[in-house]
Amino acid sequence: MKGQDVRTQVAIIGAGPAGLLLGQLLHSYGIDNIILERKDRDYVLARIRAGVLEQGTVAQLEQLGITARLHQEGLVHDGIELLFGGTRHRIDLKQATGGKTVTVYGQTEVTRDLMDARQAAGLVTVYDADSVSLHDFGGVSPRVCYVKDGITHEIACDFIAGCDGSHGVSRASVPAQSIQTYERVYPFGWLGLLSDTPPVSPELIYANHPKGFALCSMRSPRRSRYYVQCALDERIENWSDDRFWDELRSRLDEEAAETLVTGPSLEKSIAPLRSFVAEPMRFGTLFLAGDAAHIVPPTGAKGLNLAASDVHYLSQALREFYADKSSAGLDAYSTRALARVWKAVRFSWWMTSMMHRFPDTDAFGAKIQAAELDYVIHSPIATASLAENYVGLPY
Ligand code: RFL
Ligand code: PHB
Repeated sequence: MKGQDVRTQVAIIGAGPAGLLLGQLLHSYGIDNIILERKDRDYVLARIRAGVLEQGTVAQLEQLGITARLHQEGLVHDGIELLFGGTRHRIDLKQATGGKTVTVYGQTEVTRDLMDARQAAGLVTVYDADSVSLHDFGGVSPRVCYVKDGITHEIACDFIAGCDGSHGVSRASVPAQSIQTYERVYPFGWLGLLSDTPPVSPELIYANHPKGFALCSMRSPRRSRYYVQCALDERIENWSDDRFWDELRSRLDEEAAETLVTGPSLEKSIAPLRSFVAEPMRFGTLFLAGDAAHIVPPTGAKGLNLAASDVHYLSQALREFYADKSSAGLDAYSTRALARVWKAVRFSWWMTSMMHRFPDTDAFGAKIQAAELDYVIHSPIATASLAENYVGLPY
């Protein structure tokens, strides 16, 4: 069966942060859009992911007027701590960057705020959209087809925004010879646990320990998010909560180990770490944004924020196209976005290399890591470089 065909200006694939933010920004510029999402709303909201927002990301949400909850519940952080050799060292982000900070506010909450705003504006999101397929984005009549409740629908559009993450259909629809990919797979993953326990420390702790990396993060003064580096073949069933807490505690400094409050997990999962970039980010009328185009390991807290900067460039370009009849922004999109993407890829790779134990980290490698960490905390220039990247490069 075939449903009624519709038309929109921009068909957006994916209702993650990239797709939802793009949809809302386009709407604010008077540009009509439809979002197609493979999963249902609750599934999307249940994914526990990022926790740290750059000021640029917050600024975009502010521009949309959807920061009431973020300003009430988000935690502004002026610094992070690096733990190595059994001692914690504070990086004063605010001082090192001339006043910049980050905001701890879960991706789940950003997604919920964007979904609520979209619903309030009466914009169309098709959840449970199966078999999404992209057509003629290299030609003159781009279209997106999908199946919903057994009925095939077609959307005619001016542009397609591929915001469907790393396993989505958008990038996969581009002929292999038109795309160049760059990848680094790391030989470990992160085992994460979410719990309703107070955070062990008011600021994030990034730990380099002979047993492997650990991260103490949070979602609120009552909810903590912790990670430990684990082998790629670890199985989640083998990690009882008690085992996780013991492992985390063993990688912390004495004070943190003693004050760590443990409790039952709300969520526990293993994520492999990977750097990946696909170039270019534009193919005719198809534009990729967010994880659809690139992946970074979470060590630098950059994934969600990169999705937001891509969407900034893309939404500005589309606004110029419709309001000023100029294609200049669309033509520059891929180059502009990739320039910022690669800097975040570099930073995330560097943080990952400095903080983790690699299978081939020998005594020499461990000494180099220790020297690098010592340099980072004692050289104001190195401190400033880490801080500048952590709070987010301008765009
Ligand atoms: P998403 O969030 O993956 O959303 C893509 C959406 O597209 C849908 N989809 C499809 N829809 C229709 N048809 C298809 N064929 C489709 N295929 C897929 C999916 O269901 C989904 O809803 O990508 P987006 O929007 O680009 O957002 C990217 C971010 O989610 C990601 O970069 C971050 O979560 C990465 N990340 C972090 N980023 C940060 O900025 N700060 C952090 O602190 C941070 N921590 C993390 C992270 C990612 C992690 N994991 C699990 C990889 C911590 C972890 C552990
Ligand atoms: C998180 O809170 O999930 C988080 C925070 C910082 C990171 C990665 C993940 O670098």
